[in-house]
Amino acid sequence: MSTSHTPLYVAADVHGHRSEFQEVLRDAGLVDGRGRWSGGSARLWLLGDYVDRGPDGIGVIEDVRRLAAEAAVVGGEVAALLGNHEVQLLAAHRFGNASVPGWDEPGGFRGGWARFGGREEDLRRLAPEHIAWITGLPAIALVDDHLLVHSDTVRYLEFGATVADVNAAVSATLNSTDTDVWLEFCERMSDRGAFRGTGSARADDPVSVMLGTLGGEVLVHGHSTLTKYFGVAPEDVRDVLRYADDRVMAIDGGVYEGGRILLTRLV
Ligand SMILES: [Mn+2]
Repeated sequence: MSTSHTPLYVAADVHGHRSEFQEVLRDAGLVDGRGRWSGGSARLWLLGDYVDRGPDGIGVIEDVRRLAAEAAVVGGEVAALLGNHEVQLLAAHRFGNASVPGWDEPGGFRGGWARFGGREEDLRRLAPEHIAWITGLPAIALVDDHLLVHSDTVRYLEFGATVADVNAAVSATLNSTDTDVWLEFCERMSDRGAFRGTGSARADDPVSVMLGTLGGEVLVHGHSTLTKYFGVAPEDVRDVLRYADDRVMAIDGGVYEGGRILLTRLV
């Protein structure tokens, strides 16, 4: 077990809620009153889904990129994982309304993206620099014995059996022009619920398989909101949910469902 001594924070699923994002960062002292990084050497990992469902997804991406640059100057770190909504936005951009063989979705990838909360304003403002940033994001990370992922799925393992292999395969997939590949990519990245109903560790339970294969003591995910998928009333969303015998943490507080962004210190 290697553990760094600098604080490690996580948050997930900002979904275009730029002002709420700034507010939680300010409350934690990670940004100042002007929204500039003030977290010193602290580390902040964001678990994907910056865009869609909220008013300013591109603004959130721009904030994350700026904060990463500001943090790096003072020895801190702001890092970001890829979420399924970034994949869906890129698919909408790349393939537009063309019909997708094998997918009965009116309007193809763009239609599907809109149906899942895509905002025209994000697509209109999506520039090459944003596309380059998204295509460079890792899908998973192992940080201080925490396995950080976007979705509560075991389907990351279909990409590879190490963190590096999964991220390399995801990166290659992001550069594919094959709609079959993208369709399966979207399905894998959007899968959910794999760890619910899992109790204490057994060799073959899905949590043990993920941690045993990719590493880490605790798996941390966003994607499945506490509000809709874990039955927490929006007004009761105050803290992340630990489950599966404390081996999994669900941190998506469902800001777009009346909940909140749960910025959480892990270390
Ligand atoms: Mn998601």
